Amino acid sequence: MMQLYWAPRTRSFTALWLMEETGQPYQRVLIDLAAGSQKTPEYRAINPMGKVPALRDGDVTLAESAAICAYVAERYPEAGLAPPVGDPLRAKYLYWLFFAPGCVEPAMVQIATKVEMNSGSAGWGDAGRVFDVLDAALAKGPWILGDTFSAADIAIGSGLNFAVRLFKMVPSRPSFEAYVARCTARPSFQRAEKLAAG
Ligand SMILES: N[C@@H](CCC(=O)N[C@@H](CS)C(=O)NCC(=O)O)C(=O)O
Repeated sequence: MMQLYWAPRTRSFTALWLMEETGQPYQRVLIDLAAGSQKTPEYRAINPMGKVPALRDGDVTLAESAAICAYVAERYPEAGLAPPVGDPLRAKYLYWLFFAPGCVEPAMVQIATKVEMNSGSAGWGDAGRVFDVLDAALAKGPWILGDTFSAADIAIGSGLNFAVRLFKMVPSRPSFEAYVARCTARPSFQRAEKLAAG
């Protein structure tokens, strides 16, 4: 059984939602961030960054929410969370899975910190561009790949849920409202939200 190292009210939510979507059993291992459990040598051996979430699957360990999404989607193909290799949808799936940590996350940090960057040098351009691109991609829906729900929705949807619904950091748009509402309506999202509350 996979073990998910997590902490309440953190980015662990993405991995919790993911594991709930698989329908597979998994064990949650609570990392007490306030007590510094993420800084122990034992935990650093699992995630050298000393952050949650992280995952153990037998002898394999990995971290980074989007990497965990990619790994678990491939480990449990029957969950249908990733277009298989050779499927034309896979290109867009990979694009959005990487867009979450590569563009959405830094755009959110930029909004929170108000740090000005040269948009030609910053890999995500600027927050306005990131959210315009997402807006256009989500306008049709229901999911980021169109009709197919995937682990990319878990990565993108977790970010938008945080930025638009929970913390209202990003001005809402009709496409974001509708998309987040579709994400939050999923039973697996609701189970994860209960777990993530601690
Ligand atoms: N890039 C990582 C970020 C993980 C992250 O920053 N986790 C925070 C909680 S939201 C954490 O573990 N902080 C504890 C620390 O840095 O000591 C991911 O997406 O999984």
